[in-house]
Amino acid sequence: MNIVKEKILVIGACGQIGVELTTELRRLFGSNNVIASDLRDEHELLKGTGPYVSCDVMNKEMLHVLIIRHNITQVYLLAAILSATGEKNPGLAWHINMQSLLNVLEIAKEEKLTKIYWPSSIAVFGPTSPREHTPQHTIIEPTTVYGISKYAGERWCEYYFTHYGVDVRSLRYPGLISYKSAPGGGTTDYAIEIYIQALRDKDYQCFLSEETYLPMMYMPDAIRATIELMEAPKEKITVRSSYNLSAMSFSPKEIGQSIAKHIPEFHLTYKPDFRQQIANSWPMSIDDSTAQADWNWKPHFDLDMMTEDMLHNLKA
Ligand code: NAD
Ligand code: AKB
Repeated sequence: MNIVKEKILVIGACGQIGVELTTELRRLFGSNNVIASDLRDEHELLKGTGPYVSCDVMNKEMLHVLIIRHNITQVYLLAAILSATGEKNPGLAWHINMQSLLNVLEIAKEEKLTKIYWPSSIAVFGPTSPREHTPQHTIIEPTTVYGISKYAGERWCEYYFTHYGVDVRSLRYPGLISYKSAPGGGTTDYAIEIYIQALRDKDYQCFLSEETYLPMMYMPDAIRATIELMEAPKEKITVRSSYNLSAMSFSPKEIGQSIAKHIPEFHLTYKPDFRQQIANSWPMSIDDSTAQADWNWKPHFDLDMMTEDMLHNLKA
């Protein structure tokens, strides 16, 4: 990988993705070239690994000053309200998810930043999209406020690229599974809780039903995909809204079976709540052939490899 020297700002660096992405960016670009920022206190795993700035992305003036003062060239915008939390407060989710992106895109345009990364989600798809191997381009009618905000965000990204030449890149992440930083209120969070509970109590009550298939990915694959997309030559990027991205699909029952190979006494029960309706509106699997063709995307982890790694690291 040919890494050019850049000064990077990660917004939302203390979240589930932010902690691991910041750590990897610091490894690649040098600790002092990656500034972590968030509303929250600095995450334990980031302390001592590089600069940290407290910043509210909704405060455009403060963000603009931060970007100028630190000679930032790239921004990774990770601050957002996720699906389950979003349904509890739709107005706030819309406001934060949209205004944060517009603030960053406007500053990127004005300051001619080299690259912007902003994640979308499989939540852009709705009940009228094909549910299996959902294609890159298809019917997109999301029914959650989170999905609506992600779809609108994708349109804004393409708009800023087409009209102002802002090199903004994006992935439609599936549900991400990790053990370093806690998840932030999504519908796919059960696939993290299940590992923690399997080790702690050998028992888990899942908030989705046993046959609910959703697209999922282990965090190391997601971090690698993000950096591979950002480092791909500009001419290879044919999608300026957001790329479909896929690794695996499984149901709660299947992840339970995978865990039971290591913890035979693991007991899994189901009590679906409001998140079931969200999951029912999302794809069961994703066709990411455009990402494969454009920048050679290929996942590494399958369900059993992920289970082994999750249990091993959570135990440690
Ligand atoms: P998260 O909730 O774990 O982290 C978001 C971080 O943003 C938090 O640390 C929060 O304190 C911070 N934040 C919130 N409001 C802020 C503000 N006003 N100013 C500055 N910081 C603020 O979320 P995540 O799981 O790390 O997701 C990051 C991005 O990836 C989001 O856009 C999310 O929609 C997207 N995504 C995540 C997943 C997943 O499974 N985790 C899947 C698809 C897409
Ligand atoms: C959520 O469940 O909200 C996220 C996502 C798939 O975007 N994990």
